[in-house]
Amino acid sequence: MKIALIGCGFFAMNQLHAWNGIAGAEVVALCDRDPERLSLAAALAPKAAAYTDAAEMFAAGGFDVVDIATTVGSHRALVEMAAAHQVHVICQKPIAPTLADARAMVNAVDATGKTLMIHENFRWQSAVRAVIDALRSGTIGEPFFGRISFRSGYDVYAGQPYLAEGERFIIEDLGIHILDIARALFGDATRITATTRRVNPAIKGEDVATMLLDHASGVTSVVDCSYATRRSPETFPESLIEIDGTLGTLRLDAGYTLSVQIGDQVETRDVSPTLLSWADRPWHNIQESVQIIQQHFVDCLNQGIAPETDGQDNLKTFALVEAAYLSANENRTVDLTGL
Ligand code: NAD
Ligand code: 89Y
Repeated sequence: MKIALIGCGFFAMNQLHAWNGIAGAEVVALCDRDPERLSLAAALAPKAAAYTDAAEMFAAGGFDVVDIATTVGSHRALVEMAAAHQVHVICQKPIAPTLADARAMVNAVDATGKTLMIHENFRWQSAVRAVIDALRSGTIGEPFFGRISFRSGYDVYAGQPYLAEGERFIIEDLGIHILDIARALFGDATRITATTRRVNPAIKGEDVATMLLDHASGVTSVVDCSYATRRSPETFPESLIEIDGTLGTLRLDAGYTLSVQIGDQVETRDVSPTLLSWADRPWHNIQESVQIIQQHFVDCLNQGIAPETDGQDNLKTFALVEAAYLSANENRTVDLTGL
């Protein structure tokens, strides 16, 4: 499988390392409009052709998949270019700035018969996956309550300065992953109520969001996110999870500890991520999930099936993001059934 990567910035390095670890995948083209970033990426894919212009790269062709790792403002134009050139696409989250853009992108790729997957990797973190698997095994019975919590004081602005500059921050950037985990666990949501706050005066958007979701399955979940929480232990970038079911409870606690309690019996196990050879703590959790989601994409293409977070699926996660902002801005519950 021949891969072209557009956007060779902060996060794309993980994607490049991950492609290098996938049997049968080869990065044959790299593109970034910043020549310095392009040459840093070339160190990880020395045989790849290098471009500063995406249109030129598409015109030259020679690849089956384009992996788009640019920031949100360029996603629509690049995905539409990929559709025009009939290649499979992986696009980073958030898919687009608006739901209308996101729908247009999904329709453009769907019309070609190619696959579009949104790089929604948090549900593929090994600890989160252990919770998903335990819940789906039915051990705790029918779930009725869930909480997925991401609270940290980690300085994300150092590596990703653009996060301090947008009107929207934590829901669009991080909450999107946590909402996606809620969907992976409890299915689609029918209503959302959200509050937001900016605590850090040095940033433009909100750095705290608390969201209450009703799921069609009957579960009520709380998704709470903060980058203004200083506490020990600092848990970045762990998502902590609690689920109550009719037969017992599941908890993913700090330090990647999964506990399953049925009656008075508690079974606890370590579900820490593997530290891949190219990974660094504390990012190793996210880095491992990049490798896993890219492997999932390759496996799905080889088997002719849709990836879990394909374009159609991701429209539902993105609709939750839009609805969360609407709810917080208008101080009301938003019904998602008509969206
Ligand atoms: P970045 O700014 O460090 O890198 C983006 C790169 O894209 C830059 O080098 C820029 O020059 C290049 N670029 C932008 N538009 C381009 C275009 N039209 N043609 C060619 N090159 C172009 O950003 P980042 O922090 O690496 O984030 C990239 C994306 O990854 C964002 O959407 C972000 O939300 C996402 N991200 C995802 C995760 C995750 O866990 N899934 C983690 C961090 C970031
Ligand atoms: O951009 C974000 C993401 O997708 O995961 C964590 C992050 O890097 C900072 O919030």
